[in-house]
Amino acid sequence: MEFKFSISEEVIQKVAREFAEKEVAPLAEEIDKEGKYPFETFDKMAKMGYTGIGVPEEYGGSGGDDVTKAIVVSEIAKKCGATAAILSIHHVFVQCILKFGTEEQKQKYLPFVTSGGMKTAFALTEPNAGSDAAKVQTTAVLDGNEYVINGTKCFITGGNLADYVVLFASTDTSKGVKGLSAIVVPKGTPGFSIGKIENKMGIRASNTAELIFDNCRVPKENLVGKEGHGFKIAMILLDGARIGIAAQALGIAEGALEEAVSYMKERVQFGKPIAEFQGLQWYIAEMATKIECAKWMIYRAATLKINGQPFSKEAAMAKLFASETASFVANKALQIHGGYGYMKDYSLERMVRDAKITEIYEGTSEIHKVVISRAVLG
Ligand code: COS
Repeated sequence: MEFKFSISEEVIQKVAREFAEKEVAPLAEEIDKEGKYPFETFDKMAKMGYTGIGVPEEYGGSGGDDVTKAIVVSEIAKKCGATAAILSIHHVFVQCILKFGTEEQKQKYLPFVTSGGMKTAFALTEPNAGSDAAKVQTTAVLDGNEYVINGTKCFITGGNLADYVVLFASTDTSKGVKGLSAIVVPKGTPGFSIGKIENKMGIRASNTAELIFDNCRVPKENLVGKEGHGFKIAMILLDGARIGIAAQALGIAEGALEEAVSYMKERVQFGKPIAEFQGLQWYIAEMATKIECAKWMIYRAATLKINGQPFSKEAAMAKLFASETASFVANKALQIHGGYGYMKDYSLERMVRDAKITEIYEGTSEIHKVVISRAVLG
C-alpha cells in the first residue's frame, strides 16, 4: 500500500498548479462577478490536454486516468471552483461516449470533444426528477428512423453552450426506469431550445441552463448504449463524476486552507501574528485533517475505478466527505479572516459560495448517505 503519487503524477500536479496560478487565478474574481463563461481558459485547458484526460490517443485524448483527472481538477479548483466544475462535468459526456458509445460514435464525437473544439453537457435532471432521477418524464418516441423528443431538463451545467448534449429520456414509458435511454442531441437541432439561464449563488461562471425539447427529432443512431439502459448508464457515469466533484471540493478546501495559513502569519492582533493563538491553530488542525482524509478517500475511489473494482460506495463516501470538508474549511478560513473574509476583496466569500454546490450537485449529501447505507446494509 503506497499513499503517494508516482513521479509522473507529481509532475502533472506541478504543471497543473502552475497552470492554475497563471491562467485560472487571474480571472476567477471577474468571471464570478459577471457570471462569464471562461471560453479562453477552456481552450487553454484543451491545449494542455485536460479536456482529453482518460481518453486514448486514437480518439484524440491525452491518456491519463481518474487519478490524473482528480489531480488536475483539484489544482484548478484551488483557484476557481467554477472553472474546475466546467472541466469536471465536460468529462461526463466524454466518459459516456467512451464507455457506452459505438466505435462510430467514438470516432464521430471524441476527437472534437477531447480537443475542446466542441462543448458538451449531461442532461438528466428535470423539475420533477432531481434526487429521484428515475422519475424522468422527458420522452423519446421512435418514429421511423428518428426519435421525437419532448420534455424539459433543468439545472444543466453548460447546457446553453453545449454543441452536444447527452440526455436521458423514456423510450418506453410502460417500463418505468427500465424504459430510460441515453440519446445525443446536437445544438441547433430544430425543436431544441434554451430556456432559463440560472442566476446562481456560486460557481457563477459555469452557466446552468434549462433545456426545452419540443418535437425535437434526432436520428436513431444517436442512441448511446441500448434502449432501456439509460438509467444504469446515468448511474455508472455519476459514480465516476462524483470522484470529479469530490476533487473539485478538495481543491476548494485546499485553496481556502492556503489562504487561511498565509493570512494567519501576516495578520497581527494583540501584538502577535494570529497564527500564534491556539484557538485558531486548532481550526487549522481540523481543516488540514479533514483535507487529508478527503484526499485519500478520493484517490482510493479513483484507484478502485482504474483497477476495474467496485467503487460506487467509495465514490459516494469521497464525495460526501470532500464536499462537506470544502464547506467546513472555506467557512473556517473566512472566519479566520474576520471582517476581511466577508468582503468581496478577498476570495474567501467566493470559496464559501462555490463550496456549497459540491454538497448538492452530482447527488446531494443525503443521496450519498442512501448509496452508502444501501451498500453497507446490503
Ligand atoms: N451502477 C449501476 N447500476 C445502478 C447503480 C450504479 N451505481 N445504481 C443503481 N443502479 C441500477 C440498479 O441496479 C437497478 O437496476 P436492476 O433493477 O437491474 O438491479 C436500477 O439501477 C435502479 O436502481 P435503484 O432501485 O437503486 O434506483 P433508485 O430509484 O432507488 O435510485 C439513487 C437510486 C437514489 C441512487 C439514484 O436515483 C440517484 O443517484 N439519485 C441522485 C441523482 C443525481 O445524482 N442527480 C444529479 C444529476 S447531475 S447534477
